[in-house]
Amino acid sequence: MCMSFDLNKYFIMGTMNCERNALHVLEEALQAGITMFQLREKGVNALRGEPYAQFARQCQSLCKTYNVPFIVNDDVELALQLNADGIHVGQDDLNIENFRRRAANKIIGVSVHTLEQLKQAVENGADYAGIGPIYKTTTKEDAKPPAGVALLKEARLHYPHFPIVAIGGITPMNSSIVRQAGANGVAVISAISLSKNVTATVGML
Ligand code: 3NM
Repeated sequence: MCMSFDLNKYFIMGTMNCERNALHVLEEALQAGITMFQLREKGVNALRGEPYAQFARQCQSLCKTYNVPFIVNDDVELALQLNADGIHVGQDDLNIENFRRRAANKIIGVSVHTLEQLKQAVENGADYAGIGPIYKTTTKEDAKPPAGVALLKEARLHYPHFPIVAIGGITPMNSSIVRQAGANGVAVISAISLSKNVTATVGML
């Protein structure tokens, strides 16, 4: 069993997603009430090596202060090394059972883009699924075409109790629509990382 978690307002971020100090952005978001945080340090401008590990530790320490789960994207070794609260993996990454053996009590999230992939994630023992992209996103370069809320509704119909978080192009303008469609919460990058007023944005999500 993993620790309890709340997908309601799930902020995902790496330094390349921010136009100002990423730790300041994270702290404002934590103060404003995000319920989960995922470090996703990816792409050509991503930190690597010790600067990456140091940034990860700083994010983790802030999350601890606010009692918010700290999740690491893809990097199992770092997640285990830091004793992060969980890991989030994509379809291409290592299988879930393998993770579970190494991280029995950690939160394991999986990105899914179809109902079939959701079925697989549930059967493999994921703790939650990120379903997306719901709307068009410019943040993830290789994002699939938008699935719309229809996929969320279908997911909820087939899995009435499984924790799902909607991702991709979510903003304060459409967050209530995805919740109504059945998502337990919203996962966002740019809506918060590029916000001119993080406190207000998190409040409205
Ligand atoms: N995963 P924004 S969409 C990281 O569909 C990620 O699995 C997606 O960024 C998926 O909130 C996405 O700025 C990008 O649209 C989300």
